[in-house]
Amino acid sequence: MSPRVSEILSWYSSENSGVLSNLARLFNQGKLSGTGKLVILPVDQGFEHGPARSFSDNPYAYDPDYHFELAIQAGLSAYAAPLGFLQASSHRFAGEIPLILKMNNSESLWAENVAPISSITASVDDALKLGCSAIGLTIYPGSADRKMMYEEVAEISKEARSKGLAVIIWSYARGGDISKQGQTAIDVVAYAAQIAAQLGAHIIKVKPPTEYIEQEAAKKVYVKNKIKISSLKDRVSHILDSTFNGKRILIFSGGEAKSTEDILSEIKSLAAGGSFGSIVGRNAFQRPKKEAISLLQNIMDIYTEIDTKK
Ligand code: FBP
Repeated sequence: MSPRVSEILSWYSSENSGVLSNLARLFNQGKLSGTGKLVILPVDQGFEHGPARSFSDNPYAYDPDYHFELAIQAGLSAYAAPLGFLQASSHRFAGEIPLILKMNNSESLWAENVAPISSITASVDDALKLGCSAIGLTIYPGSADRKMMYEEVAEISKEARSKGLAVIIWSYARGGDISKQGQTAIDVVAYAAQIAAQLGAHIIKVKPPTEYIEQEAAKKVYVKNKIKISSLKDRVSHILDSTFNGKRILIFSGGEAKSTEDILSEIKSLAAGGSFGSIVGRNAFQRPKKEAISLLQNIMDIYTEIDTKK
């Protein structure tokens, strides 16, 4: 075990050895093995956004095998997907890459004004049967249905941890009074990250935050305490403060497809701010495979080169 991975695991010492082994598995896989950084491929967009929006740019991506191959060939830390994709292909790739079962999902067919909430679409036992290292759950802080979501997550997370699985929370604030711009506001993302940490997530995933501040009450404090938020690097460092002073594994999502230059420049700022890594879906599988592998390798190189903990 590298000293950095041991240090990270020491923050989770109240967990059983199953959870610790599974966190270690994620950190000891692929090109980033031992660095304390993670780059994960998430492919739940077929469920979340629909098949054509997700896969028609690179039709090979309709095939569940494709994503396993992409994640393995690129040397990533893990692959995350809903039950169907994992069930369809996991037996062909057993033991080749840590898996994360995305245990809840929502779709984009609902009206905009309906409170965002995901359905539980699989079980902890499914994750164990598939050989997963972790489960993934999305929460939508700010949604009118947040009470139900937090209670579900608390219950499922308790079961997963008791069975030795790590828990990853995708924390995306939306719904209620949160404006569209506010979904990625620095105060809102920091708050969403803190909620995921308080819910007991081992790994927290949020979107890269902007400089915008959504809540008036928060704005006063950011000004009074001169919290630095003008650069993405500063904002990442502030989100780390919000996830137990950096003692929780915090990673950032890739977002909609963008140019290679834009994504690499964003990753450089995330890495400089101290991010533990990225979870990059559309920017990976919507590109031709060769291009995607090269992009993912470049992303991992950035995380290795710009390591604020070296
Ligand atoms: P991307 O890199 O494609 O953004 O994937 C990250 C992710 O969290 C997916 O797991 C999820 O399907 C998607 O983003 C949700 O995006 P949005 O909330 O914008 O619909």
